[in-house]
Amino acid sequence: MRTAMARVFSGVQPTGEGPHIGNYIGAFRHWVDLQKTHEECFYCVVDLHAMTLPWDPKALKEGVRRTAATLIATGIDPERSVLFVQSDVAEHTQLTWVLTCLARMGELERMTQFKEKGRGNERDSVPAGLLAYPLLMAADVLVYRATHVPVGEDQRQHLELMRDLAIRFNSRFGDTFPVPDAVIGRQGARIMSLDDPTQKMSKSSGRPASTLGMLDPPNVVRKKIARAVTDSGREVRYGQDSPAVSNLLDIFSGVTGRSVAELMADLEGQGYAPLKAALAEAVLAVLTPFQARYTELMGDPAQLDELLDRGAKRAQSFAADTFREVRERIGLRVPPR
Ligand code: AQP
Repeated sequence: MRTAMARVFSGVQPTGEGPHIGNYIGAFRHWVDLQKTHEECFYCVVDLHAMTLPWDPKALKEGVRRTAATLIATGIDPERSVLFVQSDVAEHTQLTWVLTCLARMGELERMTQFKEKGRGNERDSVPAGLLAYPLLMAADVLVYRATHVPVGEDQRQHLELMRDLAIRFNSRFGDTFPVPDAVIGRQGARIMSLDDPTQKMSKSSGRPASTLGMLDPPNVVRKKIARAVTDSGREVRYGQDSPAVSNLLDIFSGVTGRSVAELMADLEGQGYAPLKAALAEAVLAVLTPFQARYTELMGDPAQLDELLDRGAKRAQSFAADTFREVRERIGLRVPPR
């Protein structure tokens, strides 16, 4: 059944080595499912977010295409959903400025991701974009008046800030934005690194052995899983005492859609090696068809660009309407269309 009046927005950065199995389990597979239950889904390649850390122009351009192809190959239907690139719609950055003037420094400095990504840099040399990033993210969602934002657990804090800003704007200038809800899956919302279960699997970790890339060839997938760290002990257990094996089980559950309890029942009495072997095959069952479709899409860049142009046009018409209303409410001139 489709839910009326609900609008979904989510985005992915075209950064680092490209999407990994954590992005798939924590985000993309839900995005695909949401298309079945929600009338309006907006999925965005957030290239402006990729500029918060030093970037290479050529890699950014290529990353946008690769990420868009990844989403389509995972099952995002560009006819049904609005699939587009963030920088194609200028209202994202325009609304960001308005929100920047409403937000407080303290709110931004408290964000965990700012503290983590800024770590190791001198405070004076951390890019200001890293601090402002959650405001751009809030604008991404609010400019479409989205009601539901599917994200991984790592984005919960940014969602809270976004909600606060929507409430603040509405109370100062009148009801304009719905207050969006985070949609966070119960299992697999935070997939950890294969080489260190205390760190989130991340595109820009710089440690290839820590991630399972969606484009990793089968032999690499098998090798990375075989070498993934495990816990002391030999039995397959799930819980805080076995963070590494629990992470493998979360991945297993994420790619098969089966519950951890069911998977553990199947593996009863077996050690880590059979778990890893079964996991590798389950991951490949998802990645193999995905990679075939991805290669096809990347082979026709003109068609991909055309799909993104169409998506941008559809997105623009929604964003322009919202921003005109914002202009009126905050006292800016509203230029003719
Ligand atoms: N490890 C993860 N487990 C579950 N979900 C995850 N997501 C990211 N990492 C995990 C979710 O994937 C969506 C897209 O993420 P993103 O590209 O916006 O950036 P991110 O959250 O910063 O992801 P990365 O992989 O760590 O990228 P880099 O290293 O480039 O910053 C989001 O919904 C996110 O929650």
